Amino acid sequence: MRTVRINRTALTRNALAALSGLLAGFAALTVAELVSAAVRPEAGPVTAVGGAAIDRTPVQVKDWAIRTFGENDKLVLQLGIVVTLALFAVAVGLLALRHRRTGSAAVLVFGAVGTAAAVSRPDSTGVVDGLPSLVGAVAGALLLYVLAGRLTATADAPDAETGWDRRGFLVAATAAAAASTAAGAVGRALNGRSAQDAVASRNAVRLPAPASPAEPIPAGARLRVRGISPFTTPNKDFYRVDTALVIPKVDANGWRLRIHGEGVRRDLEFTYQDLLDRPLIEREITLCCVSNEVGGPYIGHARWIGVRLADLLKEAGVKPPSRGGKADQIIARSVDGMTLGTPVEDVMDGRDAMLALGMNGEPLPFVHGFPVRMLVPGLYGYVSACKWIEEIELTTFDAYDAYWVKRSWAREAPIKTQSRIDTPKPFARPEAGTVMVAGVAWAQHRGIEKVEIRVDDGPWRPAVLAEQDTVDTWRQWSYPWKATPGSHTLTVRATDGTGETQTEKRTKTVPDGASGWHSVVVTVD
Ligand SMILES: Nc1nc2c(c(=O)[nH]1)N[C@H]1C(S)=C(S)[C@@H](COP(=O)(O)O)O[C@H]1N2
Ligand SMILES: [Mo]
Repeated sequence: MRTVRINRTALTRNALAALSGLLAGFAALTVAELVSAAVRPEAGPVTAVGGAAIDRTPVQVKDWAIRTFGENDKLVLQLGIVVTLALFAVAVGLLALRHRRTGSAAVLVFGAVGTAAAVSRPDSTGVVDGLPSLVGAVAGALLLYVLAGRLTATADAPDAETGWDRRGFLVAATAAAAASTAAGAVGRALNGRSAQDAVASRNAVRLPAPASPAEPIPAGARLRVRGISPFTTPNKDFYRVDTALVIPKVDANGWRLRIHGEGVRRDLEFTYQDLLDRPLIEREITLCCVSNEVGGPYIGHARWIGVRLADLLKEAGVKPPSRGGKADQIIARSVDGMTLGTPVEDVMDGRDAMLALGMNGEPLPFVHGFPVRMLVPGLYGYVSACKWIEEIELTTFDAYDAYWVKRSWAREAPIKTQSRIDTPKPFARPEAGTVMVAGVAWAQHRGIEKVEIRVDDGPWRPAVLAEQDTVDTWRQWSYPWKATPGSHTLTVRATDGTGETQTEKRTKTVPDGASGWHSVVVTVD
């Protein structure tokens, strides 16, 4: 009877110790959230540690995460961080029951990790970025010390039977939970407020009519086939690839773009209004990601409005290397510290490289880079399409490697010719008879000249091509297939505007984009 009783007390104390750890962790995070509202929302520990984790993830793991979780990869990461923290908190709570000081010290050690991560983020504004983690950890450590104290047996404990202060614990724990919840709520609200200015600045934007409008998309560029990707991707469906755990919310009113560096005769600075006031170009451009697998979803098409980038560079006195310019690389930097490297030659060779302000008739959505992003037709996004851009530095490929290049991606990455079967879907069961096979093909800045379809091991047959809009856009195609019962493999390949046919050779996405033919297996009933 007596042993059972002791064990039950011990069990309760351990459970309450674990709870103390969780409460201390919760307090640390919510206090950090509150402090981050005074510093910078992005300086919070979860965002900072998550960002640091993303930057240190090996490409193979990153590739796997994108393949497995798709655009939910960041959610999975955040969940992982929270679960890890919770496990750590429980362990620390149990530790504090045995060694009060060591338990509290462990919380501080964890806080130090958050502090280090926050201070060393590329977009860090300095040591103040460490404050949220630091203050949060101190709050958590103190709380754990107090709670563990209530659980520690003492001779003069109010609860004579157990030897520890059960009532005191409950009071302290409840008060701590309430205070943490309040701190978290206030922090959240304040952090939300700073985003409101950005939202208001975006709502206030009226995009002027472009001085150089896009040619209307020919009616024949859009095929009427069920299941084909629409020619223009609606903004809400446009793929998203970036490293931002929290989407930067930039207030256009405070935004500045700086152009400087090697071979720049005049440093330039522009406000958002400066750019809006310039003659704008409007262009149809298809954007895609180097991480797109054969047949993958990371491609989209939009009509963009912006400023011709070559004009700005010329104003700054920049010459392309082919005309004696010193700099061969543009480093674009974003407000979240991302760097992308683009060949100066490509930007100044006459193509419609731009700083985009508008996407499909509206100011850039926040996820796609509001207020301004870069776009260079023909290059994968990671070497051209800097979102939330705030700085353009002219340099050389010898002198500087951008973010992805440091992570084993290629320095230069023109888009490879690719084609995708949108319909029928893999493992579809169409009925025998005429089945419309259709999809898209792309080779930005070279254009698509031909698309061919192969059924099983049969001969290649030309697909019907939709009209080409421009060489910078993808092209729809369709093929009326006389489907016979049984299992069949459909394969597509495209030929670009230079006459070169898409290679069959399968490569991985790393280092410069996947190649190979897209196939779909269907069973005809
Ligand atoms: N600031 C910033 N810009 C960025 C990135 C990023 O991670 N951060 N990712 C690039 C990559 S890899 C691609 S493919 C495109 C994707 O643009 P989207 O999300 O608007 O489709 O943005 C590019 N610009
Ligand atoms: Mo990308």
